[in-house]
Amino acid sequence: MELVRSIRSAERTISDMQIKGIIFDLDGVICSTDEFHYKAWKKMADDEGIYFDKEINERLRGVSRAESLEIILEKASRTYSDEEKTQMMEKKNQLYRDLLSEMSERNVTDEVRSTLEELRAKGLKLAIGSSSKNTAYILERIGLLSFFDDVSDGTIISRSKPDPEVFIKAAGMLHLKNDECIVVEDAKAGIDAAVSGGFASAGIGSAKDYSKCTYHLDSFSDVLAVV
Ligand code: B16
Ligand code: MG
Repeated sequence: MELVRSIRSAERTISDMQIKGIIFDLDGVICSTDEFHYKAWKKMADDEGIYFDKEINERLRGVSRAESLEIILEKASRTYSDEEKTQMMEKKNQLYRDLLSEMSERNVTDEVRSTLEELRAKGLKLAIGSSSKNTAYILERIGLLSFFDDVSDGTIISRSKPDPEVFIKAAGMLHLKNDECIVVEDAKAGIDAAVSGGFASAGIGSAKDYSKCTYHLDSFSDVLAVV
């Protein structure tokens, strides 16, 4: 009997686990701030005469500001000092925050809002797991600062995605085990982080067709079908 039970347990796949919580990435999942990241980096790169396009931008999804700059600088024709890099990051962040300041509740689609409400009504715990240090400001702008049970973000982590730290901290805040949570992500780096942390994952947008996702979402409301 014990043997049968342990074999059955070993046969369980991650998608069979009982899901009690959902950890949402922010930029590119809850709202389209990924577009603002692109615009701000593009302006910074153009002003410096550094080639930057949407394909390179894909590699910035989910990774920290400092790591994003290093990726952009791969195309630079000279090296930059640490002080110059700090100034470039500050310039990009100011451009980015100027765009964020124009945001309001209108920047969350009805689909996202109603799906979040339905998930809450189902009794699921909901958290944010974002690499961004601007997370609280964005949530405030879009009127969701007090909606989520917990927020794990770039201000409390030392390693950004694809390291699973931000999601492990989110699960801990929700008092759930990693395999009781699904991570919803638009970044391959975020899906890699979910996989290495032992989370189920749902890819959307740029990560939708990524082979490592547990689930592939065409649309945000599809998350209702996997919990
Ligand atoms: P910040 P997410 C990430 O947010 C973005 O995808 C990534 O492009 C950005 O570099 C990172 O946040 C840091 O953002 O400069 O605002 O601290 O997708 O994990 O919600
Ligand atoms: Mg994202």
